[in-house]
Amino acid sequence: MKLILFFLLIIGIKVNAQNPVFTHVFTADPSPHVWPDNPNKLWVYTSHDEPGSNNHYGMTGYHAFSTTDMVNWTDHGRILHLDNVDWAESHAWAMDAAYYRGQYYLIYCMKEAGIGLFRTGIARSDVPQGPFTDLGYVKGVEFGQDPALFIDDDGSPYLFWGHDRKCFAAELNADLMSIKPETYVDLTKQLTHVFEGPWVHKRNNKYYLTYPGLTPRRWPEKMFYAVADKPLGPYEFKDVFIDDFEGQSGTNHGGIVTYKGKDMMFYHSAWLSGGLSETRNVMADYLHYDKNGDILPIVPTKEGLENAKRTITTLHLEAENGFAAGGELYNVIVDTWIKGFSGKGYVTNFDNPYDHVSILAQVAKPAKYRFIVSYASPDGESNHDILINSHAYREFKFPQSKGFKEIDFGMVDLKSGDNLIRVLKRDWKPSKGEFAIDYVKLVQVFED
Ligand code: FUB
Repeated sequence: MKLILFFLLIIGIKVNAQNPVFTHVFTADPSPHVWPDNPNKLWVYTSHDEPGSNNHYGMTGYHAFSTTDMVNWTDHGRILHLDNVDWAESHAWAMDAAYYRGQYYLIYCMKEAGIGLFRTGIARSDVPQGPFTDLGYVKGVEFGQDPALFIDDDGSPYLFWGHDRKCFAAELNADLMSIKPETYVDLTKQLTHVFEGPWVHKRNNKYYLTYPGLTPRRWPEKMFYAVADKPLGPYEFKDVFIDDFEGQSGTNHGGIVTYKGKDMMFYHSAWLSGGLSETRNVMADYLHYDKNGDILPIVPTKEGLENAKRTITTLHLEAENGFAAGGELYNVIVDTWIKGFSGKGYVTNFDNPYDHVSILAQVAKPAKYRFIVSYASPDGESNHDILINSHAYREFKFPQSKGFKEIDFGMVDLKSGDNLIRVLKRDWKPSKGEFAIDYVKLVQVFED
C-alpha cells in the first residue's frame, strides 16, 4: 500500500506538493538557518548532486536558497566549488553554515589533494547568499567529513564531524581555523547507531545532536538524536525520529530550524529522481516535541511545510560573481557607479568584440524557464547576443534605461546539468556609452 501511494505521489495526483522542496536541481545534506539580520528569511545551504550520477563521488559544489514564505524560493546558484579550493581534489560532501562575528561561514568537507582524505574547510562571505571564499582547512581535525558548526548563545564556536560510524566534537579557536585540542571529545559511544552527519541545535537550554545512523549492517540510513546539557556532552541517546520511508535514498542527512515560530526538519530523499537512485533532493516537514522535549517521529509528507500547490523556485544569479559562482568575466569589469544594483555590483565595459560575462545555471532536468535580465543602458539602446550553451543563440535589444530594470525575454530551454548563459557584446563597432548587467533570473514554469 505504501508503495502504491508513493508512486501515485510521484506521478502527480492532485495533492498539494511542497516536497521535494526544490524540484529544479538535485540537492542534498540541507543545512537550514535563520540569520539574526532578518528573522523573516529562511536560508537553506545544500550540497549538489550531478544529474544521473547515482553516487556521491562526483560532487563538486554547494548552493544557497532563501525564502520568506516557504512557497517562493530563490536559488542563489553555486556558492563554492572545488575549483575555488586549492587544497582539495574531490568529494564536496556535506556542509553547514554559520553567522559568526558579523560574517557568514560555510563549513564543508572535501578530500585533500594528493592525500585523498577528508578535511574540514572554512569559507567566508560578507553576505548570506555567498559566494564564499575559502580560508583553508581546520587544523586538528582528522578525517573531517560532514562538519557542523554550532555557535552557542555566548558566541563560542563548536565543531562536530564524523563518518564511518564515528563522531567527534571540539571547541574551535576564535578564528575558526583550529580546534582547542584540550576540548576534543569522541562522541561515538554516546550516539547509538551513528554513521555520519552530526548536526546540533539548542532548545530550552538542551543541546540536540541529530545524526544519520545505521542499525547493524542495514542501509538505508535513519535519523536519530541524542540530548545533552552542554554542547560537548555527555549526550544521552534518545531514539530514531525519521525511520525508513518510500523513495528515500541510501543516505539521509539534515538539520532543524525554528522559523516564524515553527520547528522544521530539513532532510533529503530520492523522490525527484523517481525513488530509485542516489541522486537526491531536499525535503522539509514540521517537527514537534512532546512535553518532555523529546522529538516526535516524522513521517515524510508530500505536503511539506505550506498549504500550497507547489514550491516555485527562481534562480537569481548575480553577474558580478564570475568565477566564484562558476561563471566568467571576459574583458569586462565589476563596477558600482550606477545606483540601484543588487548584490555587490554589476558587470560593465563591454567595449570590444567577444567581451562577455557568463553565468552558471545548474538544473536537474531539461525544462523551460522564463528568462529575465536586470540591466542598465543609460546612453541608448544596446544590442547584445545571449548564448545559452552553444545552441540557443539570440540577439537581444536592451532599450535605453538610466537605472537598472528587468527585461523579460520569455521562455528559454535549459538542459540537465550545467548551463552557461553568456551575454556578449554584439558588433565590432566600439561601444558608445555604458551597458551594465546586474543579474539574470530564471523562473520555473509549470504547465498546469
Ligand atoms: O552527500 C554526500 C554524503 O552523503 C554526505 O556527506 C553524507 O552525510 C551523506 O549524506
